[in-house]
Amino acid sequence: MQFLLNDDDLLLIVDVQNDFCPGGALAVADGDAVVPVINRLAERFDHVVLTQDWHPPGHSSFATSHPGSAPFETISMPYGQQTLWPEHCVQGTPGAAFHPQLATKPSELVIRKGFRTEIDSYSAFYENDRRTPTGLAGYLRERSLRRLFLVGLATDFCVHYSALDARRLGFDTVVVETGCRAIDLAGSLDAAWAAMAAAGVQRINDLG
Ligand code: VGL
Ligand code: ZN
Repeated sequence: MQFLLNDDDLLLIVDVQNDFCPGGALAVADGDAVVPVINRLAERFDHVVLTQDWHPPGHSSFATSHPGSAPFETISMPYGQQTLWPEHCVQGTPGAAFHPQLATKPSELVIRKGFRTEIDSYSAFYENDRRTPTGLAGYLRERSLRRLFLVGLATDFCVHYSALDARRLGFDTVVVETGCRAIDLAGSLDAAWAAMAAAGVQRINDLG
């Protein structure tokens, strides 16, 4: 299928940061392979927005903040279940920087998320309580941007939650699979695709 892009379409590039790429603290297998794909896609959009996972030291999503816990375990937080992660994307560190080959200059906005110690934020729209907004929805509405194409890391966490929230907010939502890579914890990738399909997220390989 060939997509005709309009000037109210937006490419949302999720968390293409060093810590999610090979050699990083929370490396996604083959994570850096999305970079040339995304750079090529970005040239076709009038609007590009980046997200950046941006945690303070000692963030509550880090296993090291919960003595006796290990990375990839799940714990209960006041806002629900939370997977614990290795320390990653700490504000101002090289791991939190965008991949050096990612073409960031065309982006009109960088949404940082996960910067509050007590709550994690996977989605570009809401923190993990699913209620505290990042401001992205207001930005898109005020700019009359209606259809979102999502790419980035990781498919089953931040891309997945962003896509579900985008649908919940009424945006047409497309995930471009070749521009994504997954963590895949205990079936999380299959579950993510099923949830996205049920929410009306369109899944495509490429723009054609
Ligand atoms: C992410 C786990 C923790 C992501 C961020 O970008 O998918 N995953 N923080
Ligand atoms: Zn994170």
